[in-house]
Amino acid sequence: MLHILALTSTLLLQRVTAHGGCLNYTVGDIWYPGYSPYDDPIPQDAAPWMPQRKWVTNDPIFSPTNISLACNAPGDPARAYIPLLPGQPITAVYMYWVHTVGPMIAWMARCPSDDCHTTDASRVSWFKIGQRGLESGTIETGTWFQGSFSRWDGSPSLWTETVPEGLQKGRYLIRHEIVSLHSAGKPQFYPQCAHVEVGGEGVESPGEEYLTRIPGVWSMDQPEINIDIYAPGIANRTVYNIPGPPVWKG
Ligand SMILES: *[C@@H]1O[C@H](CO)[C@@H](O)[C@H](O)[C@H]1NC(C)=O
Ligand SMILES: *[C@@H]1O[C@H](CO)[C@@H](O)[C@H](O)[C@H]1NC(C)=O
Ligand SMILES: *[C@@H]1O[C@H](CO)[C@@H](O)[C@H](O)[C@H]1NC(C)=O
Ligand SMILES: [Cu+2]
Repeated sequence: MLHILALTSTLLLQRVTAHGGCLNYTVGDIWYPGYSPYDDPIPQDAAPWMPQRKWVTNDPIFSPTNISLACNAPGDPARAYIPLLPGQPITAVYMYWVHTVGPMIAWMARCPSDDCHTTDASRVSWFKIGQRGLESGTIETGTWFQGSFSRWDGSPSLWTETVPEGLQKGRYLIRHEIVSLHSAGKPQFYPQCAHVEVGGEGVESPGEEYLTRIPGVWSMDQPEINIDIYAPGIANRTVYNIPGPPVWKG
């Protein structure tokens, strides 16, 4: 019994200290390994195959105005691009995701001059390609996608979104963001970015009403971001409206 308790608390501790993050991507049957924040950075920094921007810790970003909200810290550009087509699904693969409450949003932004390597992610126009929120029950105790996508047995947690139909061909950043709301009035942001190259013959791009800056889109003045999920009158709500612009479906 003692053994089991000790083992359980060690596992819990490991999971709680490692918040998790998006470590890989899959498109169809192809795996694209991402940055592994606790492995040797030198070979990863030089890797010609690396499509994910550099991140070095699982810890969240706490401030919605932190410049690192765009593509995590330090957010150095990647060298490779994941090839995609309009209408194609891309899956972000997370390990040991532990939090259960809050929205998840997938974003894209066109890289100026089609060169993501020189793109400042805090100055591009981001649009949502998909988002997941409260799926059933109440804000405090209901099921959010953030909880239901977690795999507690150590297998990967999968989050799939689709490249908008008709999206203009070119190079883009893709950004997967988890916002965790379990600490009252202290939102946690977990962003990861990758470089993608959209092929095909698409010519569409989202209108102004879909575009935003990151940082910029979130603020502590937003009741959905600066939220106490345990407060009477909030905890028992069955609707959570994900803030920010609408999703652009193409
Ligand atoms: C992610 O890719 C790495 C290789 O970079 C691999 O070792 C790891 O198993 C992959 N993660 C998952 C969840 O498959
Ligand atoms: C922004 O977030 C990064 C990553 O969490 C952190 O290292 C940095 O200190 C933060 N900057 C500010 C100004 O809080
Ligand atoms: C939610 O909680 C508030 C405050 O405790 C209460 O006044 C309200 O009736 C509750 N609503 C529902 C639908 O249970
Ligand atoms: Cu955490």
